[in-house]
Amino acid sequence: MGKEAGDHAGPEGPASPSRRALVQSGGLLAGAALTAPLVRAFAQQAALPDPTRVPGAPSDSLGTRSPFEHPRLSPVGVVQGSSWTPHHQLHGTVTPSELHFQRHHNGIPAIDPATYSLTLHGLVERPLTFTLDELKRFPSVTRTYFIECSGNGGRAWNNPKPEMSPQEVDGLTSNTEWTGVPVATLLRAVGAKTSGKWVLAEGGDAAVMTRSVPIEKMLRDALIVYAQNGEALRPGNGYPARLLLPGWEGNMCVKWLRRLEIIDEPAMSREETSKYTDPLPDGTSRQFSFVMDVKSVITSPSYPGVLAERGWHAIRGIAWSGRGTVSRVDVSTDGGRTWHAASLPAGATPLAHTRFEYMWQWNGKPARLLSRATDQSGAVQPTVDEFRKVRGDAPGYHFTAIRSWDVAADGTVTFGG
Ligand SMILES: Nc1nc2c(c(=O)[nH]1)N[C@H]1C(S)=C(S)[C@@H](COP(=O)(O)O)O[C@H]1N2
Ligand SMILES: [Mo]
Repeated sequence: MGKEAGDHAGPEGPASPSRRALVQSGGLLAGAALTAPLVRAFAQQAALPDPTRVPGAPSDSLGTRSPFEHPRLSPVGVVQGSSWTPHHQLHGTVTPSELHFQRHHNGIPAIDPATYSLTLHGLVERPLTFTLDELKRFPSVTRTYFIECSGNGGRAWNNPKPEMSPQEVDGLTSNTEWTGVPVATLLRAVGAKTSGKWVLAEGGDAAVMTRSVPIEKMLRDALIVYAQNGEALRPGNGYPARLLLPGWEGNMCVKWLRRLEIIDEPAMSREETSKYTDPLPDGTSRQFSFVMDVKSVITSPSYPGVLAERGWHAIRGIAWSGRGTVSRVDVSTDGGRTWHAASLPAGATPLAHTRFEYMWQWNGKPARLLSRATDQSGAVQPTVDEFRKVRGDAPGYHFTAIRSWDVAADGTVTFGG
């Protein structure tokens, strides 16, 4: 079966250090704060009735989160696994690097940046190998793009449960400010021949991930990135360098990239034949479905959140499209009978997550919340029925149907499928 995310069992809930334990450890001598581990010092302050009466915790060499905040990835599987972004615990659009989702087919390799290299060869005038430092000497670009695993949403489609959070529904997408060098620059450096129509990208991990990418995409906007939100890539996200194909399926963004081979036709690697093809209702399969279609997910209200009282509540979420900018998002609070335009930021970033928000006055009655995104190409997120008609009951990848959240009269919120 051509599935990945949907194959995994449900994740453990995000681990949360016991608040009571932190507060108790803070109940020690107040004067010990300056020498105690930082977390304990913070906890001690938090436990103090008046933090203006004693000096605060010492400066630190690494910023740490408040002990009252503990967003976590939720890992599924060990070596062949994934870790999911907690969208319901985040704000804005940039995913903190440590909360960027991870998907690896054979673990996270330990790569020494001093010995790392990237080779370009095949249909070129002069094959070249670049060290990391040499990649950094080229003119750089910094751009914000989402990555989405094409299996994202599969678990919620195949096995929906009321107790699913946005992390479990759609945690295999994240949004990052990337810095790197355009692939076009490197293709010029090696003198790619006009007979070169595709580029095989290969990872240096134990999965040796290989995907064929049309050369037009490589020339248009593909990047070799070495930085993420202002610092070096995280190991789980491809350290020290990876391929980034804006708006295309995450699997093609080969991490730990060690080789680009310019070829005249697709290599038909495992990941583009037996995997990452989409079975259709008529028994055929769709191959090379590169672009991620327009999609949205409500992140609040959502499970496990609760509406404390009737009155005004912001319905918030993220929307994105591999075809450019999100041009509108509509929200329904009555199960799809009526729709309201959500507000979007002016000047949405193309190929990146965008926030939407709709202020809703809850009357205390049961309600079903939906979001429906439209992108600049005019594509609209399909209903579940429309999606099923085209893609069948068990599409392996690219789950884009509209999802719902149910608000009960007592304010609890559950995933509605
Ligand atoms: N070398 C290599 N590259 C890889 C993978 C891998 O297992 N090995 N996983 C792919 C998949 S399936 C996805 S969805 C993205 C995930 O990128 P991330 O882990 O940085 O979020 O990386 C892709 N690149
Ligand atoms: Mo993926």
